[in-house]
Amino acid sequence: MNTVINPALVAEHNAGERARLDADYDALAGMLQRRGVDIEALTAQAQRFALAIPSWGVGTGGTRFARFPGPGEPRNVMEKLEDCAVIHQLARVMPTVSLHFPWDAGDPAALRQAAEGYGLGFDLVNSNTFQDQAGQAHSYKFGSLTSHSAAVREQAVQHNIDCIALGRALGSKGLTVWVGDGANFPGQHNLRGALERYLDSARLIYQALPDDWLMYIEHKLFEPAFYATTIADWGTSYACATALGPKAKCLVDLGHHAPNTNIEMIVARLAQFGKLGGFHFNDSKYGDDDLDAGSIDPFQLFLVFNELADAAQRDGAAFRPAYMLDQSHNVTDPIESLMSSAVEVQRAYVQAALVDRAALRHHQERNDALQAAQTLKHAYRTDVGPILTMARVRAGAAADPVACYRAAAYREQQRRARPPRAGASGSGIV
Ligand SMILES: [Mn+2]
Repeated sequence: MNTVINPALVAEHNAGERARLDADYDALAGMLQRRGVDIEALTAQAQRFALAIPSWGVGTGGTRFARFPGPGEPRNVMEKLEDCAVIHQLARVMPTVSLHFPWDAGDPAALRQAAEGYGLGFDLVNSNTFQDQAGQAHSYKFGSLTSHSAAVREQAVQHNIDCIALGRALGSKGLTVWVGDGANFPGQHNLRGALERYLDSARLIYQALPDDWLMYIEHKLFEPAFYATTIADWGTSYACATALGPKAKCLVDLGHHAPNTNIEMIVARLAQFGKLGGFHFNDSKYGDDDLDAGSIDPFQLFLVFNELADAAQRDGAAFRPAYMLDQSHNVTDPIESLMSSAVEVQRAYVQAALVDRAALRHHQERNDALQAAQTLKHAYRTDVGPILTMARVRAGAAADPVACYRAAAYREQQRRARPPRAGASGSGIV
């Protein structure tokens, strides 16, 4: 496997952390043993957990006001894969990359070869009908899949079908569709008519799906449409996924809800009815902020994983949602943010695995609200850090991914190797 960071440097870093890690891990093992929990089972579970890297996340995202690029940013999809390889090597929790077309267009055979060289695979592919591309025949200014113009709808449908073909060549198994379609004024759209056109278009995409593929419908409350977004909420997403058929599922982006929405309940509902397709993890304070996962409300992230653990227990191996990050890094090094965010998601997963489900059920059945809540808090308050670190070290990754990454001076090397190109613009945010 091609390693971007010198493995000797990682080994040296880990050797320096070893004594502290062993002491912390043994102390946690003893504490968990007194609770009847086998730390080794949890560590093995942590090692199996995986989520996908969004290709657009390795560059500085920017806001709708400005983008302040960082040094050494990847300038093409091959350089993005190189950054993803660093993330995979040091954190070992993101073994796949989710590409976005046409941003990441390239020769599929070459992309596959580069990714395999790094030990990376390809996750879901994403279509883009929320902005116009150079040379495009028709504009998406007034919508794509919902456009009043048959030619525009046809172009948007064909783009999604092209994404499926590219994804097949890459070994992907699913297409995520998010459209910015909607209205800025009351009366601008016939609300029902827009959704009817969306479904007519989406059916054509659905029909092009290979048998072993899924189509993931991502909803978003508002922006870029500020009055009425066509696929605004999980109810609309669920209705569309149901209308389309069993290969269509709902994708939950944590930032795409109204403030204070009970997202874990949405997760429970979608799981109950077999329509929970996957996640875009991030965090937010006000809207679709695309902040780092777990940076604002780590308890909410834990509660989402608590529902996922419940669903996994009920539904077994059939329950396999797709996990990926979807963040916009504006003030941090994107590689550092992606690694630490992935670890935060993995942390929530392990904390949720620690919940004593028998005790929780017992308290629920006796209407003991206080003890039920305490049962969740008990798991949430447990510092599972040593488990995550041990999982990384055993997989050959870095005990402290950010510290090791900084010691490797990768960004400084790339600052010299990748001078910015005049007029180059970064990928957007979805
Ligand atoms: Mn998203």
